[in-house]
Amino acid sequence: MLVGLLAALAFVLPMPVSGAPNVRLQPVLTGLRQPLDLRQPADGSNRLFVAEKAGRIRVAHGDQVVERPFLDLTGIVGARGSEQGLLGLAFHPTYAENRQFFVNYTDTNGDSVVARYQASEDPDVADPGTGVVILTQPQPFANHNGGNLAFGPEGWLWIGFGDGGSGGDPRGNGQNPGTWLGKLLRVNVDGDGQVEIWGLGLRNPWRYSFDPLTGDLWVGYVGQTVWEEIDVVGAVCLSRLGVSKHGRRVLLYRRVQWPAVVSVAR
Ligand SMILES: [Ca+2]
Repeated sequence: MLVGLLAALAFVLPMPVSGAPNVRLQPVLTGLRQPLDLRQPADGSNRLFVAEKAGRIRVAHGDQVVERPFLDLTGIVGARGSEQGLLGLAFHPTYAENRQFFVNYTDTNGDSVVARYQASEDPDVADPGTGVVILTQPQPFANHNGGNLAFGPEGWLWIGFGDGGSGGDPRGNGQNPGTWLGKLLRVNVDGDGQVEIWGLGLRNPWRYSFDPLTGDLWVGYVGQTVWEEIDVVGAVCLSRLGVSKHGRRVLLYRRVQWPAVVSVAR
């Protein structure tokens, strides 16, 4: 029983971080304005794509950023607030064949939009006329918009929304399954397009990604004043919770003190 108790404690307690890492920074890309997201499609081109807050997607070959934006959405993106703008970018897993990519932004009303676009015959230029809105989410406040996008190991697009904003989730959106605010959503963009709530109770899941080797989901979660969180859900846990099935799932998370990494929940 003691062993079990110790194992349980090890599961909950944050692991200590010893010392500051010895790192040296060097510029990789220059000439960017407020870059928020960096992605690379699986098309073998080795190009890097950067989402700029104001609404432009820039493309880089090596360390050279192409002057002409890959896509310019500044006419429909609202980026006045510090947490508003073009917030997320994700390329379809079979981008090499269908040239589809997805963006998550706040519009000029401050509301969230997830849309699909397609690159043109010129691989460095997207076609703005191909835009199709996947979903929209009204935003009651300018902050806590989440905004990240990522394709899960099952090939669905995962969409993160914060609790809507203000402070302390005054409208209780995080725990309300009747709203997409404060949730991790996923949608089969190649299927019926039905949006599924996968995780709830998320204040602002600003960034998350799937480990390409293990499938583990790592969530960078902006806390309220005292705590920041890195939430991890192991691939085995994802499977057990039914990520490959339909229905709502509650995201497991651990509260940790920054900087720290929590144990993988399996
Ligand atoms: Ca908001």
